[in-house]
Amino acid sequence: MSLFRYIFIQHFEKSLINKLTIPDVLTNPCQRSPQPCQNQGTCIWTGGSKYTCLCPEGFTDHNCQTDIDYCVGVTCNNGGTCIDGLTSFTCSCAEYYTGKYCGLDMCKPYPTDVIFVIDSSNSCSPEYFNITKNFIKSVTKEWEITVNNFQVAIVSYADNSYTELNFDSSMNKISFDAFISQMNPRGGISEIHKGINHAVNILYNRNRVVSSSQVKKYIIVLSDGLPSTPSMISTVSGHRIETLAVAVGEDVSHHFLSVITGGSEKIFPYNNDRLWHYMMNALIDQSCDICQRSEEGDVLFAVDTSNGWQNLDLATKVPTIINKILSGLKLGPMNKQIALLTFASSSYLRFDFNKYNNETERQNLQRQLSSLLKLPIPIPILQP
Ligand SMILES: [Ca+2]
Repeated sequence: MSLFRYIFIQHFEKSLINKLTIPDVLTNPCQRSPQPCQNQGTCIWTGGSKYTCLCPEGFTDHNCQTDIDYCVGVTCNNGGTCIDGLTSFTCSCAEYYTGKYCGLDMCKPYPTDVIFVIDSSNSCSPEYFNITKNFIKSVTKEWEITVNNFQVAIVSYADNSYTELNFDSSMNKISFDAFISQMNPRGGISEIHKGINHAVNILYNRNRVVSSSQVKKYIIVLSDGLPSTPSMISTVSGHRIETLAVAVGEDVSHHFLSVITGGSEKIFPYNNDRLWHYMMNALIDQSCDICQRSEEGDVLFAVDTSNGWQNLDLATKVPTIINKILSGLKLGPMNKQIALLTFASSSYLRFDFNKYNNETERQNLQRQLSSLLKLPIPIPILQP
């Protein structure tokens, strides 16, 4: 009970009691058992047989008898189901969706704000300035730059720091690339820390929400990591910001870059897509991995049939184990395909991936496994 409500009740009851007579007390419905307010509502006698119920959160009506349905007017998206709770609702989302209203597709990158911090000083040659520009274009190549997905900004540093391009909800990949193309270096010394602090300030003051969820925040520093004022370099921490670095330059200080990012595993090369993969891994749900969802695959069983093995084991135990593994696999051209190779002094391909490539042949396959093992007939392996 809130303090205000408590004081109110105390005051209300005291002022009433002063005016009440004995017969009144006998009719007080709040003294009845059970008292009229349900669900632990507080009963307040208002004289005679009248009373008021102060209902706890989640209940309403004269006697607090009605459980408020918090799902009224709520839409859980993408096949989600609303579940009414005591004081609020929750959306139970279909597989691969999340967010308060199930509005976030876990198989798409999580909505994210990214600031690229680039070296615009003299220490970045025109060649490396171009590499920086091309890297940003390339890493954002498959990002959806829209209000509900990625939003991007660019800060540069030299003697000072500059907002080259601020977050802009009307920006798209084409206008972003066009902006990058016309960027030129500013020249001067390399005050990296100014650029990073500048980016932190922009992100700190930004609270973009998509589908009622706070977006993720990244700073990507493209730099050789050679600061003009080394003592000012420190790790960016807090504010829910993750900092990554791309090593760009003739000479690169991995030491300073890892001080900035808080670890060498967050430093990436400019000439491949490792950073892209790193971010996609973090922003897309692991269960959405296309490789895990695909059933396609070749399974080769290589069985030792050398003298150390009893023929009985080869006829019973080994086929049993193989069959156990096979029972969890779906066979077929778009599913798993099986091959069996045995080896002793030489190796033999008993059957290849094309032999048993549909479910109806499963029983034949099981028969084949045991008989082949029981009576090893030397069959030369197919040429690799
Ligand atoms: Ca309820």
